[in-house]
Amino acid sequence: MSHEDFPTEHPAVVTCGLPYANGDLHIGHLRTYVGGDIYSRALKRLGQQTAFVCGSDMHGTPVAVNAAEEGVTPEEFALRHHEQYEDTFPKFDVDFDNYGHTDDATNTETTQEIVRTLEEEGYVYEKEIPVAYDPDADQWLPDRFVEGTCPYCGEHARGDECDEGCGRHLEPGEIEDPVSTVTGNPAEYRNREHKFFAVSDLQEYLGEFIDRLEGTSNAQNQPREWIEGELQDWCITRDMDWGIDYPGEDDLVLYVWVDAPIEYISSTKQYTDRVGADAFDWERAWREDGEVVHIIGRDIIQHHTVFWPAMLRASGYVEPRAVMASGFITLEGKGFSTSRNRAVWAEEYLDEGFRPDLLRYYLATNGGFQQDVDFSWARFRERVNNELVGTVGNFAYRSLLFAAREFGGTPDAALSADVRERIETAMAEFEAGVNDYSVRDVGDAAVRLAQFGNEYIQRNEPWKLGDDDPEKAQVIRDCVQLAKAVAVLFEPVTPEAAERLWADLNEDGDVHGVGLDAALDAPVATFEEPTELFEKIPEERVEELNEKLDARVEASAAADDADETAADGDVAADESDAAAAADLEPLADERIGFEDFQELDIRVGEIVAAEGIEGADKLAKLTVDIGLEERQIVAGIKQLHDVDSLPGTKIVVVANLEKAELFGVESNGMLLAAGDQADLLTTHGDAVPGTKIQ
Ligand code: B3M
Ligand code: ZN
Repeated sequence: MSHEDFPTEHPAVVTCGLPYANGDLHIGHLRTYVGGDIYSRALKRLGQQTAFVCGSDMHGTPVAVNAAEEGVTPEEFALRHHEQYEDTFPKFDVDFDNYGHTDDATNTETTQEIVRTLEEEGYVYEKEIPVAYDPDADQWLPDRFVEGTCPYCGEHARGDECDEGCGRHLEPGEIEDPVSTVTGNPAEYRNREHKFFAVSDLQEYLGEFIDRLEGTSNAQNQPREWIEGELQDWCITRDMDWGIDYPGEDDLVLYVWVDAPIEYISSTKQYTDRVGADAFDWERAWREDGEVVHIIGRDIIQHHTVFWPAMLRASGYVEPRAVMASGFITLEGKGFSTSRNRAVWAEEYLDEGFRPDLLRYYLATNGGFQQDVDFSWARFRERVNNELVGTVGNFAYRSLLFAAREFGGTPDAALSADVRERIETAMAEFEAGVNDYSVRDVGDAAVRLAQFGNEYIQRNEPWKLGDDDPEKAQVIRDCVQLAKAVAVLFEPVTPEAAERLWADLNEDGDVHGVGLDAALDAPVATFEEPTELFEKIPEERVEELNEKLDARVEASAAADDADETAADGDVAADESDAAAAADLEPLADERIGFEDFQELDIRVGEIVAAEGIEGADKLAKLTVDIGLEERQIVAGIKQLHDVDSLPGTKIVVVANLEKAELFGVESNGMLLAAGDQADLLTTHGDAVPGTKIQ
């Protein structure tokens, strides 16, 4: 691994968190997969040798519990979902170079080999620990077979994870007041020997590793506390049949979080087996100098920045270069909930006739990668109509139509210097987006270029120029180049539209395979009239889709009331379910007069600078333009938003709140945000900073 800018001379491996093979995929799940796909396409575009790999997570209690409920074997259950995912991802143009699963022979072999190495290197020991047991069902209760109270924060938690509270990984025996999810009876603790991985021996190494780690800032900041605190060793075995056998022990399987990340290696191996080591050498990538980039949801940061790098280090593999951890996704402001059917299912989205590109664009660019993203059909329509149709599609269509009609293709003129320069800027933005681990910036580079194109054609009004005016040929020549550059730059985000634009330009070859420099290659001389790249979504569609969603949520809420304990299907851990379950605060009883409200001086603001306050976990210091002046505001949003991507965001500020001092820093005003995740309030029109909110 290096810390050089991409592209480097080393092979890169881009991975996405493995979906548990235990439920249907909804569009919220797709965020990390679409992000990973965009990122790996963008890397390839830069000329970086890249393998994009993933697989289904077949083991563990998330699968075993759901399979038991359905009355089928975990294997049958998991395979069915695995096949379904294998089928669904390509429909969203999420094109893994290899998609395997954790229960196959490659992963079993790699996992057992790594565990043997950990043993040989002296990192594994046995210890007697209390394990939850259900005397009525006469079975051990690993992980999700037990629930109780988190010993750290007191919230209700699953056996291996405080999913509704502090988010910590919980070790067997830690959960308090254990209750069996098999019978609903209180569980008892019985002592039992288990295997432990001595993560604490690697504390110093992990401290250095986390300083080097690239990616999103949450992945670097969050684990510091764990690494620098009392780092616990990790129990790596479970009393279950379903899983990869612990080498040499009949009655123990490996904890699912051991073999799951190892699938990243196994899946790369399978890719090499298929394409040959000359095309991609897994061994070099994982054992020598690979640039490993993990793309995950932020609820599994600890696994990827503590346990996993510890395992890699102890068994002689390269460490991850970067971890990109995404924020959560909500639906119309509330959590997706698989159990409540409060979701837009992936297949359903396609059945509604929407192209994958639209969703890819929305998910990738609606916020910074670590920010929470809300999905609503109204916002989806707005972004499709304004940006994809209004900016990108409109520019490509009007330029190519003009060119085809008036010149039969690309006019015979040289590309003008300033347009060349603008395209070079967009290429640099694209490259910087990759190196900043920002899929949004990658997408924005293309949209901004199309926006420039629209302004350029508007400013130069070629339709007013005479046929013999060389200026006319010049402007259109420039526009064709801009359209070609948009195809190249936008391909990672909207691969299908890029393919059609490429065909419209009469380019042969594969737009998916060209390098970034193709943006500046001369366009083909002749082409026909173009097609429309994107279609507007009419407003009635939004109403119709919302009605469908509401009706379904109501129907399933009624059914759900009758079955409060329904286990959640979580493909990737669905933390947002907790949000859906969260009680809303009751409405305030007491009314206030309009005059009271008027005393609040609420303004539109724009964040111009943002930085975390050192030493304060949650606080960020913002410089906010409120029109009449700039204000310094301290807000508790550091862990909830990508601080670096806040500048430029419009917010809503209470300007006449008394000044306060937080962590020794003055706060002169307060920003408004919704809920525990600090969803920032903003405006949806063009209100300029300073505009009063009334
Ligand atoms: N299967 C899903 C999750 O917890 C889990 C990821 C494994 S990644 C190695 O989000
Ligand atoms: Zn907790």
